[in-house]
Amino acid sequence: MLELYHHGSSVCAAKVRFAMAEKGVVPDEMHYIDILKGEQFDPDYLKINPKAVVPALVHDDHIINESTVICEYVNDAFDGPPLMPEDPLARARVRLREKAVDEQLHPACGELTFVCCHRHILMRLGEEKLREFLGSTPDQSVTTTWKERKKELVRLGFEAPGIDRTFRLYDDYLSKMNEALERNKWLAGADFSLADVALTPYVNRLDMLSMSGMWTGGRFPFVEAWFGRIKAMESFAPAFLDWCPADLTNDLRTFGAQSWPDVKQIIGIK
Ligand SMILES: N[C@@H](CCC(=O)N[C@@H](CS)C(=O)NCC(=O)O)C(=O)O
Repeated sequence: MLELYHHGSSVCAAKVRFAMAEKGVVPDEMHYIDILKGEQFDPDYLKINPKAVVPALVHDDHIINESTVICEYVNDAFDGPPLMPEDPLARARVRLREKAVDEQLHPACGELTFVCCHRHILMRLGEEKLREFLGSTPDQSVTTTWKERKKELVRLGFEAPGIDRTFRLYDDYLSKMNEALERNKWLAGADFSLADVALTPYVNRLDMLSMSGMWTGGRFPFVEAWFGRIKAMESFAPAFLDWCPADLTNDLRTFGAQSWPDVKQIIGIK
């Protein structure tokens, strides 16, 4: 029995759906946890993932958390096309990408998403429910400072301290990806791998926020070509688009477009 707990706009959950789809693994059950309505704080879900985050995989009563670990587990535990290269150096390159995502790009993506879009969605809860929502995050969550940081991001938006560094870090990652993709077709070498799986949700997040100007217009042409190849894959829409409800897709597009002038200014895009 294979069960995936996930959410439509979660980058980490999309990463796991992408790995599963490329591997040809179909969960027996998908459980939708609406992290914008606070369903991640449900005591039953906290027993599965005490950090109150998605995704979580349950395989024959074994709980596996952490999206990078889940992707590697899926690759190791099931038949299907290998998503890890054979060559030890290429494997090291995959793991360096995964580590960078987990340690830096993912926390930056959370900040970017809340400032540009999710804060506006959460405001709809009204002050009382919003306060309850913001108080429910455990001390150990997306990061050890996420509980307090999320409050700042929701309350202050682009005025949150240090937010400009977050956008520049994101931009710097696109630049690093561009350098790697100038040398190789895929991020860890000649073959598609978990490195590409790990980074795709973070480029797709910008795309869904109407912020493809971060790599188009000649800024990062190798990223543009790589993302074009990924979007043409059969697994792309089921993994990245189809689980995101239409109203959330629309909010990401609309609030993202409204935020784009501020983002452009921070990064210095003309
Ligand atoms: N390190 C975790 C991070 C998971 C994570 O940050 N999940 C986000 C969605 S992408 C979440 O559930 N956030 C809930 C919240 O902010 O309350 C992983 O890779 O699985």
